[in-house]
Amino acid sequence: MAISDSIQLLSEKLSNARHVTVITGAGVSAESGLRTFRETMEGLWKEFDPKTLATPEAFEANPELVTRWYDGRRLGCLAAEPNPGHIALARIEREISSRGGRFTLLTQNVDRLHQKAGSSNVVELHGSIIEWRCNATGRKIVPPESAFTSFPPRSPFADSILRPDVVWFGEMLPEDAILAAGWAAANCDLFISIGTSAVVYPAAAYLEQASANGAFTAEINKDTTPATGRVNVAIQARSGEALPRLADLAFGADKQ
Ligand code: BV8
Repeated sequence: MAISDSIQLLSEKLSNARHVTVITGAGVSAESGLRTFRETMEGLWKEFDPKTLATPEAFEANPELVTRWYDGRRLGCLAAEPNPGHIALARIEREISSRGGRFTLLTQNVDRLHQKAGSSNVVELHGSIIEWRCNATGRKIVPPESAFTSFPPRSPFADSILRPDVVWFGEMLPEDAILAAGWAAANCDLFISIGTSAVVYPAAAYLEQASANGAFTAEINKDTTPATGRVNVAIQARSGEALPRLADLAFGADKQ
């Protein structure tokens, strides 16, 4: 099916959907200039694999290195602006909600660009890099928008250090996120996976759950993924191009 036909089909489903659940990954933020999780990293970090740094073991072994890496990413996220894909998702939420429907945005991204774009019902499956927490007490803090001055940063709450409030590999997702995501996957009539490689679990399982519950499923990704062959419609396009077109076809040209 041609991309324009796929977007047309998905826009018809979207304009008639009552309960829409979307899951996003790093691909949605790529067009805001944030490297995706599995792209090789540049410069100082090129010899590190994100999957090894994003673990409690790495933090335990070298808290200075891990907190330096995360603080650099945190500053990049703070400097980034939402792109047309983020903005279109916030519009879609407003349109669905104004019709009495329900829109839930599950995100694996830790950059809070969805919230910056105006999305409100956002479930952060993997936490947030914008918030850090005391390693001893778990108390959270939003650090100032400048770089930490010492690494690992000291906790203001106890004689301990701060860590980013993200979910590392091998760590459980936040309980409230698991509950909200499981409910949104089980109770939607349309589920769209956008800009994710669909290889990280349990996040990648929500698409399957929605499909098993009878939802119409779709994927928007610039490449193919393990989910591509399993959805009802797959749109191979950049999210920053496809999502505004999808919203305009479903709800009319954006008046904002
Ligand atoms: C857990 C936060 C268990 C940190 C991240 C089965 C069940 C449960 C667990 C597992 C399981 N199988 C394996 C596991 C273990 C593991 C896992 O899934 N491993 C994978 C690698 C096989 N899962 C876990 O460890 C999870 N924990 O379940 O704990 C447990 C049980 C009991 C008790 C204790 C523990 C925790 C997973 C969370 C890890 N944290 N991030 C940080 O950000 O530093 S995951 C990391 O990957 C990022 O959050 C990222 O978002 C996520 C997924 O990656 P993507 O977002 O998809 O990004 P990626 O770069 O991969 O892909 C980008 C995509 O976008 C590509 O497809 C590309 O084509 C596309 N794209 C690019 N540009 C565009 C685009 N598309 C459209 N437009 C564009 N412009």
